[in-house]
Amino acid sequence: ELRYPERLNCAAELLHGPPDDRPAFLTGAGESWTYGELRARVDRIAHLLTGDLGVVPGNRVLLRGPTTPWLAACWLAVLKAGAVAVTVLAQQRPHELGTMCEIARVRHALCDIRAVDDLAKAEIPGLRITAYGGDAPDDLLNRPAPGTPYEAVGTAADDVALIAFTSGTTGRPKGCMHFHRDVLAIADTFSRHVLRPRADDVFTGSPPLGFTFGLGGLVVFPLRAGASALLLEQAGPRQLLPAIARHRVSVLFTAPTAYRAMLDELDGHDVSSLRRCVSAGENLPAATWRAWHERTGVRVINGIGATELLHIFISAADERIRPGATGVPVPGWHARVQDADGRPVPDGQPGLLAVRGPVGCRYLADPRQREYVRGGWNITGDTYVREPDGYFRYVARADDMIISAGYNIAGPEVEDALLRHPDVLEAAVVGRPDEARGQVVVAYAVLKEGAERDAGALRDFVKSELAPYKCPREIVFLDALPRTATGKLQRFRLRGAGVP
Ligand code: 3SK
Repeated sequence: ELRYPERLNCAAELLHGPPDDRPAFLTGAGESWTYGELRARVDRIAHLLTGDLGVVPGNRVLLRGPTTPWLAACWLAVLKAGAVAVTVLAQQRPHELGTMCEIARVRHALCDIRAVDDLAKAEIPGLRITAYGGDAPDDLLNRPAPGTPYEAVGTAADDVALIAFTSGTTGRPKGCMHFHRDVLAIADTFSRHVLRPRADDVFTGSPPLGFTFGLGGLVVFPLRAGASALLLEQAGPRQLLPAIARHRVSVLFTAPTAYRAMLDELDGHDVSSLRRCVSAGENLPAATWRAWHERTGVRVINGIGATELLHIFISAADERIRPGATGVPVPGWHARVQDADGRPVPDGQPGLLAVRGPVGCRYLADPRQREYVRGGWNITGDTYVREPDGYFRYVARADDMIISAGYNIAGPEVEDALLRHPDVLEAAVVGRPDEARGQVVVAYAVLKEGAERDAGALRDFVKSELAPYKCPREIVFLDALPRTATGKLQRFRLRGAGVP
């Protein structure tokens, strides 16, 4: 069991320890911040927040910008000053920003100068925006350091440290509140027991800091280990591969889509420095796992996490990794599979995934809390099977099950079969309403460059891999699949539609 002191400021904990001259953050442009520089800049921002800007403990401060050391430093400063960081994505538009600021009652924003326009357009009542970055007109964050250390506010371990928004796939965004102890708990469970980082590790990855997958993987875990992180403003597969080689990256956080895209571009890139690769955000098909292992020798750590629970709660390390399965509950976490009434279902049968552990879901003023937390368990909305030996295997999002002529078909199982075909880059499978069968299976596929759009051949291939009733009735070819800003597939946009 994790035990933290009653008074705990997680930012102070994350910053304390490593020697001043050790690198903390690196950038694609060749900048490097040592731990000493990071500490000094965080203190300078905290002084500014609580001085000129008048922020007091408990105030919510919006943070918006591309993934840079300044954004990470602002996040740490807000927490060190006892305020609450409201992390959003650079892609979110004025209307979405307005809704989130209203829900979280945000009055202050620290925003990269390049992302200020959309925030200003949102015309959020009473919001004071402070811009940072190279050309900001009054770049307060870059003023010379006063050199006075900032004493961290003595927050309680269960004071709120951050609010992270999740849109799910539809609907009004939900703000998830997380405590100071939660931030350390994700490092002291998943990172400590599964990832097992070292101080000489160099982390990088694609998820933005406004997505808790990125916040954990690129800020919290490296700092907790006294390691360094390469923060890339552009972190698509094409940027990741050369960056891994140039900076000798050893720990990579990204999503299955990026692993597949990198496999296609791997030739000529040196990725021999990688020792840990983490995949989350959506399920990692066994075919992708095997292909990455074959080409790089690295066994990808698959995981399932949630913004509601801050980070990954089911995963596996090293020899315990089983391709195609998510893994076992991370030490400190408990998981089971249950029916809609909360009764456990037998091993081997699909049901709703329920988890509990050191971090829980706390929506900010949202009645959907009652649906997510039932009987002390967090119901993630995923359908899973628990194997008799305790491994958890992903089946589908609960609303991605297709029922066709009485058969239950998991869309992701058909997607995995399509992905085993050498021409298929991406696939999404949904149920389309059908009078005779209730639903029929429809697949949307993105092919690799130069491949021929032959729906008949793909259907034959699926039939050779799966029971015929799972074979898509129709295959629609697309140039790209619809995804959320965090990269999650938006199957709802494909359901019932023709071409989105
Ligand atoms: O979506 C996920 O799987 C995830 C993973 C880690 C942290 C946060 C999230 C939402």
